[in-house]
Amino acid sequence: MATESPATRRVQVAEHPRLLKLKEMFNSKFGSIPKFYVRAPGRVNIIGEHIDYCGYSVLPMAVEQDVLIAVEPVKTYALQLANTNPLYPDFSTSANNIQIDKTKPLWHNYFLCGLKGIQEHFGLSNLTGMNCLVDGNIPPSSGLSSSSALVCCAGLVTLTVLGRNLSKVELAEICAKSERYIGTEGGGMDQSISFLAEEGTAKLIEFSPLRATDVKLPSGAVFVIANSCVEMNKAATSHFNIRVMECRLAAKIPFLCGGLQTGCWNSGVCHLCILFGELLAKYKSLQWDKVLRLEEVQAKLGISLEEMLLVTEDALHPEPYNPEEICRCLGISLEELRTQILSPNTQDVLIFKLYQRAKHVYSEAARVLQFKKICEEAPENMVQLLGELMNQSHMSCRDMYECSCPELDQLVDICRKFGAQGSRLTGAGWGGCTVSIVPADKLPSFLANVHKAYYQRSDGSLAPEKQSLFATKPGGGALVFLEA
Ligand code: ADP
Ligand code: NG1
Repeated sequence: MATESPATRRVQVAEHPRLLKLKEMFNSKFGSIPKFYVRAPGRVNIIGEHIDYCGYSVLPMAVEQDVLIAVEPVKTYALQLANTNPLYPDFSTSANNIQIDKTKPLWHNYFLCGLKGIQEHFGLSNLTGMNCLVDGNIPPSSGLSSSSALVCCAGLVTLTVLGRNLSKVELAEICAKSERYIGTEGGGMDQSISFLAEEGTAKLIEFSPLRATDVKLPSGAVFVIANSCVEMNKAATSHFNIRVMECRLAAKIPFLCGGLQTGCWNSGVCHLCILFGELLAKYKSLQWDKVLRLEEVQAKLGISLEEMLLVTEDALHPEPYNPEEICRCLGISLEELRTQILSPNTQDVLIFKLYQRAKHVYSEAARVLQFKKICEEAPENMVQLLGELMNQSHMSCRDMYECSCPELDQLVDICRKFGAQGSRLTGAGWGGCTVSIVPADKLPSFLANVHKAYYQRSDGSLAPEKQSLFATKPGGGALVFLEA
């Protein structure tokens, strides 16, 4: 599995309406026939939100919706990108001079991220050009990873054009890293599931080292995605990166009080120092300036997630931290905080809620493990138990992580009211989709009632093309198609 490459399938294009349409559009755009096609799916994260970039395991599955690209390599350096959706304008550049503008997350920049990742991996300064026509059907900026599907698809397109080979794991790691060229400091969940997904099973994705393990979902329930119709582009706002930075700081700060530093909030009389002297000694041996992720702290201390929650309660205070206090605790200057720890779009943030973010992360990481365990043990009331974990996850995202929004909270309430055993926001949040676990026999009435309650508003404020409410099953990962 770890060494397996994405599959290549031979298909009769004429028998696949979407491929056929893409082939015809490609022909009218570029006056030639594509040499191959690549698809990479979006995903729905069932549980484990905002913890991948802290090093913790997550539990997503691929959705059927994907990004599909028709490709023709050319003999020059010209890279020409077109899109079936007129919202995304044509773009062309030279494949040996890739520039990604972090200040404007225009669509073609996501393609360039994937391309640049592969180019850098092989240390190539020159790449041959290609004509590409992109067709995507994942609702954008809705928490179903349309951006990563595009990055992963572009990465696999570039690899195929080069005639090289990489494993799914290598591709996922390269694309997770290269998507950060757009400016967001994401974890690796989306790219990992886009390559490692397999039809019929959700996956537990673990990091460092990256691996994916099957998680069999309950047969008596269906997972339903509902779009709140509020879009939130991660790269165009700082919401997402602020959370990543808060977690980074929460990993660096907890023990740097009491015995280690002076001028900290508890003036050196840290409960933790008294109660967890042994932990403190271990923490001292940690090079805190190198620590970036909450999971690293837990691994070094060798304690459980439940114990990390207790430690957090003692070591961090619920009142927000300001940059001055953080600098005092870390013994660094404001300039060092800005340039050495924070990302460019979070340098002017004045409030960091470290306690709340760390509490969410450790509790959510524990819920992922509980979810997997229930799926394995399959008790009689498993749908109810899984639903409860999803509800707790939403509550923690809403109250501790503050990544929900009124529309998502309303949609979650509606889903629960009409039969979901559990419902939660999925993906980055601040808009986008919910995922609900619904007993299979309640599905038809659930869909009808949620549609009526959320989408058929009397004010007609939700554009019909953005509305989506659908049951989903675990889909397969990225593939290359060749015409038979
Ligand atoms: P998501 O949660 O879906 O990943 P992001 O806000 O991170 O949302 O990324 C959405 C961006 O990805 C869009 O604004 C667009 O630039 C790009 N994108 C998504 N789908 C497509 C597509 N079909 N064609 C071109 N670009 C796309
Ligand atoms: P979406 O839902 O695609 O915006 C983002 C991050 C994930 C993960 C989730 C929250 C990227 C590419 N994706 O996903 O890594 O952190 O938020 O769980 O940054």
